[in-house]
Amino acid sequence: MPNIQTERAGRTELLRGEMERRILIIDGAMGTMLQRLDLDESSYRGDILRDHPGSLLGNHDLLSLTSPDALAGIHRAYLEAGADLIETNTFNAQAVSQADYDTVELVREMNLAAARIAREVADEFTAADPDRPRFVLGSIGPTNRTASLSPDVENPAFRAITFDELEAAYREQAEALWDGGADMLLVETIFDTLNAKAALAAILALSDERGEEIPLMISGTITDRSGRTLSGQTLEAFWYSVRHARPWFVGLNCALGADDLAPYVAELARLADTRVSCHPNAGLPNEFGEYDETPEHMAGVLGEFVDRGLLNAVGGCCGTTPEHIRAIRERVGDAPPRTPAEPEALPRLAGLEPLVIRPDTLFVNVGERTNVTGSARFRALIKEDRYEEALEVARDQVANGAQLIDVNMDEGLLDAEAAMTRFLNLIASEPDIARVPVVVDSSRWEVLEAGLKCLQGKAVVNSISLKEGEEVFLEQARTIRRLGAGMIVMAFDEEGQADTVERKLEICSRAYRLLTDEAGVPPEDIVFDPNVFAVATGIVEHELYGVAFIEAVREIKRTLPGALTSGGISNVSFAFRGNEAVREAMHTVFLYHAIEAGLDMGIVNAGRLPVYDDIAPELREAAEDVLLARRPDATERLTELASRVRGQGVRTTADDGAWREADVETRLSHALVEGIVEHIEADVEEARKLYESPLEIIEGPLMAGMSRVGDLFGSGRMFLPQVVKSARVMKKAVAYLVPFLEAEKSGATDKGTVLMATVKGDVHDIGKNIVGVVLQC
Ligand code: THG
Repeated sequence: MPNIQTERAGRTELLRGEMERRILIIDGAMGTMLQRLDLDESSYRGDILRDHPGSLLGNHDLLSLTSPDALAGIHRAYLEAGADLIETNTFNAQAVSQADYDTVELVREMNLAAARIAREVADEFTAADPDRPRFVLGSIGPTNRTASLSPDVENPAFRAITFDELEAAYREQAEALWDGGADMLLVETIFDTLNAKAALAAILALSDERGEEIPLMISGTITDRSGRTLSGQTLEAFWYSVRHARPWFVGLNCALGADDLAPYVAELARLADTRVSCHPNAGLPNEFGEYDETPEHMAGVLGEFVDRGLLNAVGGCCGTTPEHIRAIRERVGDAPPRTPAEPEALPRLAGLEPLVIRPDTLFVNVGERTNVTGSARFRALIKEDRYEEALEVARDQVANGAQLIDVNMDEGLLDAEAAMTRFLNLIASEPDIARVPVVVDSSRWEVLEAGLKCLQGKAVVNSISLKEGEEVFLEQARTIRRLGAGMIVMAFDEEGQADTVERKLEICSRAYRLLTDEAGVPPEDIVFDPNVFAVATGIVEHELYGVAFIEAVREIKRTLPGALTSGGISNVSFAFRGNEAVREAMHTVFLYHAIEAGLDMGIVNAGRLPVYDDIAPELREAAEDVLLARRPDATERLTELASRVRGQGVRTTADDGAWREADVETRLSHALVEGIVEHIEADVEEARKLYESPLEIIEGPLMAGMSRVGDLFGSGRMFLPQVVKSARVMKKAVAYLVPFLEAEKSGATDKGTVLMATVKGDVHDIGKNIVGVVLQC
């Protein structure tokens, strides 16, 4: 059937034209409509699953196979109400969710059937009114598991699902939706960007293999007043983390309802250099699980978004009906679609929060200490399996001003892949660390790839190079792009590491051409590292290493537009190991000149860089002579000076321990709100001396602290991962008190039982697990 491809290409072009011409109306909820039909177990089973063990009631995605007419009826009702884009009945139709029902082997069939049913009805309406073509959106939900949060209260590094498992499940679903005739794939209700990135990786791979552009709509969800995703990202960070997939639309759906989305839709409209969509719930469900927002109200609020020029597509999610869609359609009328923003091509990275490197950004600090070869302390902690303490190394770097952190686990006796995964998973539960983007540092490709698969933000790979030739280089670059990261490229090729300006430039220019022309990497995702080597080693050939780096930076910035530069600054002073005063002075002086030449970022010991003007003039001049190779006896002079200034390290930051001075109630509250576990047992012990019984401590200061956490969360000043951290501190405090409680009360007490339930196979399972973790704490 040679026409399938051309027919498909034609529909893709048609969609492209329509989205430029008008605001497209998305349909409303499928679930709400199915509930109206009041289907029974036999409708879900049909003939094919008559003998399936276990109940299938509520597995809506099966209905595409077992009750197709019911679905066609719902699609028709939405199209009649004025929808332009109808969603396939496939929100949970992937192997991860379907495992709950033992229907994994039907996944492909479900998606194929769902897409075909929607296709047929959409085509019917297009044929009747060719001036308003209708399209099929292949719905891809978030699954019932989360890749960024631990459901295990004892182990924050645990994950119930891996990136690879998610990617495989999404791949099967996306492929079947596309084969069944969907016009655009919709990755929706994203509460954890890492899940979404697995879906995007699957879709990008499919698109590459098929040689077809697969139109994409990406829709996130903001579930609480902090304005963040459930996994803790701000909206801006979320957008930078999925932007690599070049979606036709990015938007928001589900969640709080239209009213509360206003500021976020406006923010997305300001940021997004693509079209913006919005399909909210009909408000939050009431205590009976029903949605109260009327069609008129919703249409009014969404209509205002349209009047403000914020939207290109609009519709409904949970609780919306054809009446809602009809009201929205009428309110939107012929209003013009929004023109996408045209932001500058700047490097945009993200942890939980965004990091944009602007032309006026002087310099970006990358913390170097979370490196098993770069810090004896970090190495010892990792080797002794003291990961919780190793987190403090990362926390210190961020507290001392690191804007990214470089993580390296390359050590002979370590399983680097496992150590990288575990450490990055732990970081994900530490919002004050996970705030910043991660630089995944390894000389092994497997470790780099494993690291990227743990990070929901937009990270940086450190590093790739041409040392194994162009083919490997390009393949790695394509994979990094597919996984949504930037990349550090070392000046290293088949001949070895570049040590002269000419060689550095030759390699970086060649890499730039390959990446931008052949791998589709935007220049702002490329960071060149022209090799910082140690100077003052006593070997004459090394004398020009400082100058060569600085001059290479200058030339890269001049000739390779848009690309960034970086370097491992502390390498330069290896000859003075153990002499911190001299090393720190050298780093500052070296950076001063490299930044002046255009250096954008550097891997440094954050917080240990003295101010250029604060360095004693004699030391500064001696360091400068060495780094800029200004005189033949420079090394000799600096070495001589070094023996005199040994031990005068320049401390720049101190641990802010002021809160430790407060009274014990204040300390307990502070520890709970800030999620600091370090002193909690000592403080609880101190409280025990002041209070009559352990129960009073729990019901008094500890509950007071948690209640403050509750208030902060309720008012949007804390977000979920922070609350989970606070809950863990509470757990530790209570665990300490339990033996005293038990000693006081003879005999067992009835703790009571909490019963929690959600729909099988559905996204709400995740919320249930999080509530479970908090309650257990
Ligand atoms: N380019 C890129 N990545 C890199 C480097 C680079 N990653 C690793 C390294 N080089 C940058 N990181 C460090 C980290 C620590 C030190 C140097 C570079 C260092 N550490 C002390 C030492 O070895 O003397 C450790 C002292 C201690 O144990 O506390 O100097 O060039 N892309």
